[in-house]
Amino acid sequence: MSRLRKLLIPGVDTKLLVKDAVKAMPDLTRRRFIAGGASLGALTMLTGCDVTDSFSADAMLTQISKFNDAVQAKLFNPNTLAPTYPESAITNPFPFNAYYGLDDAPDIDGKGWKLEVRGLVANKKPWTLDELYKLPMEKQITRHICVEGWSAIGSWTGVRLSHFLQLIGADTRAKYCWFQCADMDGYNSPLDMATALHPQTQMTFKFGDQILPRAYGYPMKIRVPTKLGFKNPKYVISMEVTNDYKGGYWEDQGYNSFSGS
Ligand SMILES: Nc1nc2c(c(=O)[nH]1)N[C@H]1C(S)=C(S)[C@@H](COP(=O)(O)O)O[C@H]1N2
Ligand SMILES: [Mo]
Repeated sequence: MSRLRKLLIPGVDTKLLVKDAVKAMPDLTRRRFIAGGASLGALTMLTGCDVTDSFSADAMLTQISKFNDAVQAKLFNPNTLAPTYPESAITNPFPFNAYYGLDDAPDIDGKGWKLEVRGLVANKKPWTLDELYKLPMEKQITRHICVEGWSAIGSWTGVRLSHFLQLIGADTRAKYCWFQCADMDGYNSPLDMATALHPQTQMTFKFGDQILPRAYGYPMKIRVPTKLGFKNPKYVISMEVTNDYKGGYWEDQGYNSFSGS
């Protein structure tokens, strides 16, 4: 963990906080937490507590010490739904985040854009935005949790990824859906198939009922409320169904690929 990340929250040494939390956890939870990457983001996801100062860090530790294994086994179950929230809970303005500033975010022309589909799928036809907009959409208001120690609630509308995988005749016995993005130096991320098929995993086209703005990934992002923020690729240009682990931007820098609930 870099020095910057360690001191991201004033008055809280996040590395020590994660260490203390691990000590307070029951065995099963601890094992799964460590296997999942043991990050502050994962802690936030687990407890629902947002650490902004040393007071909330204490509250988080108190909450963890009250956990029992049964509660945790349920929380870490891949079939569990991420909590949803009312419109009034939406964070406004919702933060922009990437490994660069907003000025350098991809500026994609939706008319020329096509989603490329590759790998273990029956139909590899690329999809235009108009074609994708015709698919059945649903809205979710869920919490996005960044491994760097912040979280925010947003409203995302789009197509279930599981529905799309079915439409293109994807081999869902494959291990991963691997997404590539339009960022200048590349950004990509593998998603395990169980999560790709999760009912809340979405190909997202709208944020707050409006066409997805450039900041949040126009024309399409993958919204995965059961995973940390970096497993939610924006500016997606292609999707590959594959058995090969192809790595990812943050995964290659040491973040755990599972990174989620
Ligand atoms: N293409 C792309 N997707 C990305 C990133 C990125 O740098 N490029 N950053 C990730 C990280 S670390 C976070 S926290 C979220 C931020 O999404 P937001 O800007 O909608 O808040 O996008 C994720 N997806
Ligand atoms: Mo993030």
